[in-house]
Amino acid sequence: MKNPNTPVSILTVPFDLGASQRGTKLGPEAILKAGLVNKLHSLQMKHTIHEVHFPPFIEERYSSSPRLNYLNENIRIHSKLADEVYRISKNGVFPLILGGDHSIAIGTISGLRKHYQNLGIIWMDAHSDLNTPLTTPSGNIHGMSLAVNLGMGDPKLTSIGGLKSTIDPKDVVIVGARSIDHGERELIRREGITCFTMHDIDKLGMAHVMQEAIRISSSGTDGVHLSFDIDSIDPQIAPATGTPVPGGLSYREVHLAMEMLYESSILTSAEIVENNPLFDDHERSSELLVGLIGSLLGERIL
Ligand code: EXY
Ligand code: MN
Ligand code: MN
Ligand code: MN
Repeated sequence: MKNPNTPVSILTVPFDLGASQRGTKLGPEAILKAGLVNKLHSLQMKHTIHEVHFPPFIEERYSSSPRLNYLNENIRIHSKLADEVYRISKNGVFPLILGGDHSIAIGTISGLRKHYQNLGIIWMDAHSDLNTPLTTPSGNIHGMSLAVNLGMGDPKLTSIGGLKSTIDPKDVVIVGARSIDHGERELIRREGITCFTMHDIDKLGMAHVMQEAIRISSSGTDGVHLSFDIDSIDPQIAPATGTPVPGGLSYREVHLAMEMLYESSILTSAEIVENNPLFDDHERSSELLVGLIGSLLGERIL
């Protein structure tokens, strides 16, 4: 964050209808239970916690389509989240959003786009989430959320927040990818998105990759958002994910990324998504996430 005295507003978003696995709606509560509030106290950070509420969904009336699962439910959640994120950013407070599945990035980033003219994005994920209704293998909206934020996909999703401006693909950096679908690969090349795969991280080292991610996302932008998917981490140390892909970030690589983001002072918002306690090993993953949030907000070894 730009100023370490900035207050933090934690928004919990218990929503899991962007994915096929249920359970990420329990994610925010698990992170709070694993000690997030104590962590913020130990860092002496002013903070508030607020749940984004929605009228309960009636299961028999779920909107279904083979290409856009639960489209109407997604629209309702993301529209409400966009309003809340916009309000927080406008007030000079740092929004920290706890998901929920990765579809919620549609709401978060739509809200941020109302406040920032040119937003940069660091997208840490095993996947690139760049499918559209034409390329999706699953119909799951969490696999489309970055594409929606680039203005590609169903107009009912790309118009959330009511803005015409989209994110410039040149200001987006993906870090940690190792599962990219055919259509996503074409989109990355066509749009010139920077994507540091695990292969790049192995070759170049995490410090170099994060230096580049920080430079690219912050050049010519007036805000930078971190969208952090737990599945960027190796599933052996963070098992709480419904979409595990082997060969992910190590404990130190992911902490280093958070520490470098803090030192860079570029971040203006962050979200932590896809934590699914139904797949956790006791509270191991949630505890790791609390530690990572600590590093992101300024906790130091020495
Ligand atoms: N690419 C696959 C799909 O679109 O269905 C898998 C997407 C998983 C999305 C995860 C959360 O990052
Ligand atoms: Mn994701
Ligand atoms: Mn993912
Ligand atoms: Mn730029």
